[in-house]
Amino acid sequence: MLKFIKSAKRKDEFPKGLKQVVFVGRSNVGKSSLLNAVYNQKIAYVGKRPGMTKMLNFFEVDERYLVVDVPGYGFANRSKNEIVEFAAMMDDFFSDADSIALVVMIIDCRHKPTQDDIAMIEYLRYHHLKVLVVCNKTDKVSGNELHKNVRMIADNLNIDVRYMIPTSALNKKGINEIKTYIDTCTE
Ligand SMILES: Nc1nc2c(ncn2[C@@H]2O[C@H](COP(=O)(O)OP(=O)(O)OP(=O)(O)O)[C@@H](O)[C@H]2O)c(=O)[nH]1
Ligand SMILES: [Mg+2]
Repeated sequence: MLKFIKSAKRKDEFPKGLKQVVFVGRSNVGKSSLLNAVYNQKIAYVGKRPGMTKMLNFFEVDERYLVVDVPGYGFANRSKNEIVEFAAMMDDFFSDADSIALVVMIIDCRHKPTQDDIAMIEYLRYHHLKVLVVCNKTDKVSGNELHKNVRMIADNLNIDVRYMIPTSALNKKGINEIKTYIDTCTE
C-alpha cells in the first residue's frame, strides 16, 4: 500500500527516518504513471501537460520505505528562476544520500538521452547512488526498435544493460521487474 505523506520543497520539510526510493526523469516520461503502475494505485498525479509536478511528493510503502516522485527536468517552458530553484531543491534532497536506497531513472525508450539525462546520471554517480534505468513507453515502438534503442541508451548513459528495464505504464510491461528490484534494494 502506498500512502501519500506530503509535498515538500525545502530541506527542513523533507520526511526523515525511512529509506527512500526516488523516481527521476525528464518531464512527461511517465514517472508518476509508473509509480502508480508499480504500486497498482492511482495516487501520483498524472499530468495532461508536461511540467505539472513542481514539488517532491513523498509516499510511504507499508511503513517500510518512502517513494519520492520528483518533478521532471528538461521542461522547455521553465523560467531561469524555476531551473535554479529546481537545482537547489535537488541538491538539498540528494545531500542526504545515505537514506536513498535506489534511484529509478526513467528515460523515453524512443529517444536518445538528452544532455539533461546525461547530466542527471552523472550527478547521481557523483553522489554514489544506486541507479536503475527504466526505458518507458515501449508500447510506442516495435520489438526490433526497442532492442536497438535500449542498447543505444545504455551506450549513451554508459550503463550496463543489466541495470535497465524496458517498461510500459500502459500495458504493464516490466512493472513486476521494477517492483522486484525495488524490493531487493529496500529489504
Ligand atoms: N503510451 C504510453 N503513455 C504513457 C506511458 N507512461 C506515461 N504515459 C503518458 O505520458 C504522459 C505523462 O505521464 P506522467 O506520468 O504524468 O509523466 P511524468 O514523468 O510524471 O511528468 P511530470 O510530472 O510532468 O514530470 C501522460 O499522458 C501519460 O498517460 C507509457 O508507458 N506509454
Ligand atoms: Mg509526474
